[in-house]
Parts: sequence; C-alpha cells; structure tokens
Amino acid sequence: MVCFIGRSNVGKSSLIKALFSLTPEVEVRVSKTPGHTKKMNFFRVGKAFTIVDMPGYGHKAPRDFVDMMVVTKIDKCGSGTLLTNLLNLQDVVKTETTSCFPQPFLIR
Ligand SMILES: Nc1nc2c(ncn2[C@@H]2O[C@H](COP(=O)(O)OP(=O)(O)O)[C@@H](O)[C@H]2O)c(=O)[nH]1
Ligand SMILES: [Mg+2]
Repeated sequence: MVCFIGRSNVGKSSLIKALFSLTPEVEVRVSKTPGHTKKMNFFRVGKAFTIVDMPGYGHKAPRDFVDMMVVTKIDKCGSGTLLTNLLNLQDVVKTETTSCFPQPFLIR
C-alpha cells in the first residue's frame, strides 16, 4: 500500500491522477477548492497494490513528514526561484532528514 500525504492543495490528487492515467480503477477527484479531499480514498490497482489519496495535512503536520519529498507545482515559479528552492531543499535533505530519497521528484 502506498499513501500520498502532504498539505492540502499541494497537488497530491493531481499527481496520483497523472501517475495512474492509464489505470481506469483509479478515479481520483481533483478540485479547485482546497481541502476538497476529506476522506481517505483507497484505490485497488490490480491484485496486490493499493494507493491511498489522503486528505491534506495543515501546518501542524508531524516533523518527520519532511522525510517524504515530491516537489509539486514547479511551473508556478521562475527558474531562478526554483533553483534557490531546490538548493535549500538539498540542504534540508542533507541536514534534517534521515530516510528521504536524495533525488527530489519535480512535478508540474
Ligand atoms: N500550476 C499547477 N497547478 C497544479 C499542479 N498540480 C496540481 N495543481 C492544481 O492545484 C489544485 C489542487 O490540486 P489537488 O491535486 O486537488 O491537491 P491536493 O489537495 O493535494 O489533493 C488544483 O486546482 C490543481 O489543478 C501543478 O503541478 N502545477
Ligand atoms: Mg486531494
């Protein structure tokens, strides 16, 4: 089972939708209004695999959530800002995380 967690409106549902665009049983709803996903949504993919679209976590998310890192909406900022953010992120990954995958996944 793989859960997609993160703050509200960061693009979790959109990411699942993009990743599983060829899997008809994954019927993810993406909404313009933040906080739309209120329940956990479970989707079976084949026999052995389930993905979970979680509701958003706010600013009080546990600190160790920092260990899980996909960078979404990279189209929202210019390349200079993106580079600065990625360098800062690299720093956070190096100094504050233990199990984070060293290569961030950039999504837009
Ligand atoms: N510009 C931009 N908008 C995005 C991206 N991913 C998602 N969105 C938009 O952000 C909003 C929230 O997306 P959603 O997937 O519902 O976020 P969730 O609350 O984390 O599940 C929607 O209006 C999406 O169309 C992205 O990479 N770039
Ligand atoms: Mg959602």
